[in-house]
This record gives sequence, structure tokens and C-alpha cells, in this order.
Amino acid sequence: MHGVKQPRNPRSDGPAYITQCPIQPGDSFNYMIIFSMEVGTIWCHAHSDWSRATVHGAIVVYPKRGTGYPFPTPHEEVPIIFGEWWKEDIMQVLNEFVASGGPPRDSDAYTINGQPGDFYPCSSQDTFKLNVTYRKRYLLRMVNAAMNEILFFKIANHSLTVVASDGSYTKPLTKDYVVISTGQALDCLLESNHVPPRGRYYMAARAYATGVGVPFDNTTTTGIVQYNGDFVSTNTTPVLPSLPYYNDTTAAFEFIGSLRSLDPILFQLNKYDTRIYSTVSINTFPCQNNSCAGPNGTSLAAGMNNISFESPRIDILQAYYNHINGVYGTQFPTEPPLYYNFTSTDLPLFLLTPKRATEVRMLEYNSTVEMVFQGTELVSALDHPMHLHGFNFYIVGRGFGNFDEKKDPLNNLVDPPFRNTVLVPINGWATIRSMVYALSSRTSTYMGDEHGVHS
Ligand SMILES: [Cu+2]
Repeated sequence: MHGVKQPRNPRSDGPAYITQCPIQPGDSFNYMIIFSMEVGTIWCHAHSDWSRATVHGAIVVYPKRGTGYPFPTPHEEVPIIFGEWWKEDIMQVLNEFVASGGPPRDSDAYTINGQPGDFYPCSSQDTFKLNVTYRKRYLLRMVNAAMNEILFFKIANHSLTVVASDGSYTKPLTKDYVVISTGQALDCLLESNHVPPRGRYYMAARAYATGVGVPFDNTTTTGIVQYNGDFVSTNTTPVLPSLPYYNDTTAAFEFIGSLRSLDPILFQLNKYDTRIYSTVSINTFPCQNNSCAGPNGTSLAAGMNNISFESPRIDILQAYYNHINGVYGTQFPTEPPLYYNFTSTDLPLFLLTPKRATEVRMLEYNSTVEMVFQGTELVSALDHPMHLHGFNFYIVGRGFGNFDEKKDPLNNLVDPPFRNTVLVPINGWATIRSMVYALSSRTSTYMGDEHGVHS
């Protein structure tokens, strides 16, 4: 489950080797999903290897019976699922990626509702089309189910009003483009109020990618918004929106930083019981004869506080309940093992190699936790989407450079967005606060980077 709190129901959360062992081929597992406070769009996906690439779907949670939306009722609701598509079998792509030690092969296309769009001859007939009636309101329920890339999305000549993110209402935010990282969901209103010529308009998405020298799929996926009635011939070429440039960090964070929570804050945000300060980096492992495809023949890895997660032999939840020793450690460091200039481009090589471990940090039920994620320049600086399983968190701070407790004020303790995936800016940091009743007191939550690099 992606973004479902699942109170006292951690067995049905899903992450492989955290709350359950992977479901074996031919086997089955019934998930019982308990919804409690989610509202709007969230989603679910397969969680082992790269099965998420093709096994995913939106979950729509409607307002409680007798209550309505905190925004004008839409005329129609439309799922917009972004995906990433490779010509080869996805397992082959993954196996090659893991075997090489280098970055994964770039995808061949992004998709909107399963279709790359009519820039691709193979998809031109089946391009996703949204037929709209003049002067109506459409609720677009967007999910970014791509494997690796954060996306900019825009509809030509129309603006979008965000009303919810990651299953929680937001104050209405009207923009002519949105940013959606892997793992995130956005509910957006689209008003079909374009004055004549009403015509046909592309909706388009392409990557927001900032890593210097890091390859990425730079293609554009499209769908079409077309007005019903006499206004237009279906032969007219739709108007194309101009998306922010691939590495436009200003545009990305202007959008992300403008989101505000609509509902009252759920717990006191001005204090916390535990702080976990963690670096988030790309690392490398040495490779025999320097024969891997990562930098200088190494093999790529990912690390938090210099620990690269190692999958245990059985799931952590089972080991916890059954008191099985030797499956995980309880010493996930609450701060980086070494303080260096995290965002300097000139870092000593010894920092590159992380430890391999399965480390957990135990937290008290009903306590509050602050996590500061610090991006680093190791191998390559990137924007990292960080996802918390089981519960949303408030994004209370974000900035560029090295986090400095004294200098960096928290941006928002009043109405910060309540999300399950935070985008840690390139060469920057992000601070979240959450309360530990995520999956009941007796379980593990799992913080992971939605980028595919560590898979
Ligand atoms: Cu997920």
C-alpha cells in the first residue's frame, strides 16, 4: 500500500523483507486494507524488484458519507497515471542493471494511462484522450508510478488547481504546471473554460532531472484534452504546452513549496521527541578488477548515514514478533557518522563506500519524530524522493546547501503539507515531522528512496 496508514494492520502494508517476505511465483497473499484518515488519491503497487513498473493502480478514497468535498464538486473524475516504459521485459532491464553495477538503462517512454502518446506512431491511435464539455469541472487524480523520474506536467492553455496531495486535502493552489515525484499523488481540478477556439490541447509530462552527467529519459509523453461539440475537428493538431526545462529546480520547488495543508494539524508541531538526521546519497562499492559499469569500474549503491540497506533473509516484522536474533540491528544512527561538507563537489573518495547493514531505529508509540534528510554530492547530487511507509508526515522545512540547525529556520509549522513522499532538493535538505502511530506500536516503518538506484 502506498500512503495507507493501516492502523494495527502492518502485515498488509507490503514492503518486501520489511513487513512480509515476497509473495513467491504462483503463490497468493490476501491484503486486508484498513482505511482510516486517508482521503483523495493514494495508490498501491507491487513491491519486490521492479514489479512496481507494471503492477500499480490508484486508490480513490471518497469523503465520508454525508460529507462532501471541501471544493466545488467536479463534473467528472479522471485518473491520470504516469508510468515509465521499456521496450524489453522489465526483469531483463533490472537484471542487466544489477549485473552491470552501472545506472539502469533509460526508459524508452513515459506513459499517461498506459500510453506514451501520439509522438509515438505505436501509440497515436490509442493516445489517452479526455473529452471535456465547455464550462465543466474535472478532478484529475494523478499518480506518478514511474520507476525513476520526477515529472513536470502541464496542460496547454489551462491551469490546474491542486486540492489534495498524497491522500490529504490541501489549500487550493492554482498553477499552470505541477511537479509530481515518483511515489506522489496529486488531486487537481481542471476547468474546461477555455474561450474560443476551444479546440484540442495536449497534456504533457517530462522529466525533472538534475543530476550532472546522470543519464535520464528525456522524452515527452502526451495525452489530449478535447472539447465536445462543434468547436473542433479531431484532425486539428493540439496545442502543445511549454514545460519547465528538465533541470529547472526553481520551477520545481516553487510549486512544491507552495503546497499547504487544509485540515487542522494532527499533533503539536513545535516539538519532537526524537531527531534522526540522515544523509541520503549515491555510493559505490568496489568491484573485482574494477569491472563494473559504475564510476571508475565500481558498482553503484545508495546509502543513508553511510549504510546501504541489505535485505534480511526473513522480514523484519516477523523477526521482531518472534524474537529472532540476527535479522536486523537496532542501531540505525541518528546522525551521520562523519560530518563533512555534504554538498561540496570535491569530496574524499573514502566516503564513497558505505557499510552494508540492516539497521532499524526503534521509536516509542505515540512519540513524535523529526527526520532531517541531507542530500550529498557523493557520486552525483540528485533530488531524492523519500517515502515513509504507513503514515504521512508534515514537511516543515526545506533548503539548499548543508542543513544548519542554528541558521535554518523551519519554513512552516502552521499549515505544512501532509505527505508520504518528500522531495529532498538537489544539494539540499528537507525536514519532516511525524507521529509514531503509523503501523501500531509494534512494527517497523520503512523509509526508502523511491529512486530505483538501490533496488
Ligand atoms: Cu510505494
